[in-house]
Amino acid sequence: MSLPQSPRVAMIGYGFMGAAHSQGWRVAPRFFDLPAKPQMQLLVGRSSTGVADAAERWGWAETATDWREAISRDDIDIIDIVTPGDSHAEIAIAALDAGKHVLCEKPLANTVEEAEAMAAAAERAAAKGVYAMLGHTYRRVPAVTFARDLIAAGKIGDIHQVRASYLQDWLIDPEVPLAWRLQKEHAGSGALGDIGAHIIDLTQFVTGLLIESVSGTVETIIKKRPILTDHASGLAGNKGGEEFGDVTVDDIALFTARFEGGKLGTFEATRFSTGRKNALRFEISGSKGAISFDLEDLNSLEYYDATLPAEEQGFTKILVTEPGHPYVSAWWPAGHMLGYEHAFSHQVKDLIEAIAADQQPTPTFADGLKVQQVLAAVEASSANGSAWTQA
Ligand code: SOE
Repeated sequence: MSLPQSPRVAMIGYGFMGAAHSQGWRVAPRFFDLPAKPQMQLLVGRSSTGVADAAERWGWAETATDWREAISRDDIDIIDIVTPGDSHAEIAIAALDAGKHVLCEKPLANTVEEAEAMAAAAERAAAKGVYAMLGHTYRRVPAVTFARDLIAAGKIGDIHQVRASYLQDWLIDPEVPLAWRLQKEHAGSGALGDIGAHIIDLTQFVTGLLIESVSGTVETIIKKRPILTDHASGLAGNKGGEEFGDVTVDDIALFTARFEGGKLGTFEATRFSTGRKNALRFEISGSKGAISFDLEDLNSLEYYDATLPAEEQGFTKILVTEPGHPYVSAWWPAGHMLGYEHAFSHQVKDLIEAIAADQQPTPTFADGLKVQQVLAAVEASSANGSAWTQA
């Protein structure tokens, strides 16, 4: 199936991720020479006033209040799903079956069963030239892509060990209300699926190794929170009322993983890391060197070359802003930093280029299913006294 010169995009949802994706759709065709120029055609949300305000602010041409409208329209080519996880499967499968390309936010789904159905729908669609991509956007931070390239080029030798953490602290205040991210029926899980999914995906992406089994523990620190009285803006909404409801997801998830080839990794996903706002970190240690990344310092990568004379060894901070670094040449001169939002433009660029070339974009829904299996294995392990569990 070919992609029109001006493919029309419909985005379902307009919360925090909706704003980030809008930025990607708006900016990517201006900075990158894309084979097709996506049009921000239709924004969908349940509140007619809320969606109208969002469309006006971010530059969507039309609005609708039912996602089925986007799927039934012949002039819509791409569906971008930025809703909570409980609606991903239904929307994505309907869109793919209707011949629409799909970009879906992570985690792919709330359960392994849903993720399996989505991966199967994506495979059916790909056979007809209709493609699905999962929004693990951090793969497209230039320093992360560069880390993958260095590891693939053998710069750190054989991988010995992986360590990764994703640290946030937005839940340490007990007054933070019971938003959808804290409800299992909407979010699937807590820190585990929301941010743990990122470090699972990223460590598999940069090392090229899949996780085979895990031993983990998940914990909820604050078990009741005020029920939300306003709409959810930002991460959790602004105000809670007098009444309290149960938090049904984890606040902290810790696990050890065994990758292919028996390599060990340690993982920590938490919304209770006081003082850490959005610190996604990984460090990969190998026989010839090591690589270390921190999202709170996202323009750089630390590289340790263990083949140098001992006196010259030490972690070197590489500023990943050279035109030769991934994605960077489209932006500013060397040393002029990029931020969180640029990865969303890179995501759009890669999606449009892949579809236009009739190629499968990555990460695939099958990659998302693998992440989902790891998430489920961590929960099962935790429920079973941290027993090692196949992922
Ligand atoms: C909230 O924890 C969140 O917005 C995640 O849902 C995103 O995936 C991550 O990019 C930033 O933190």
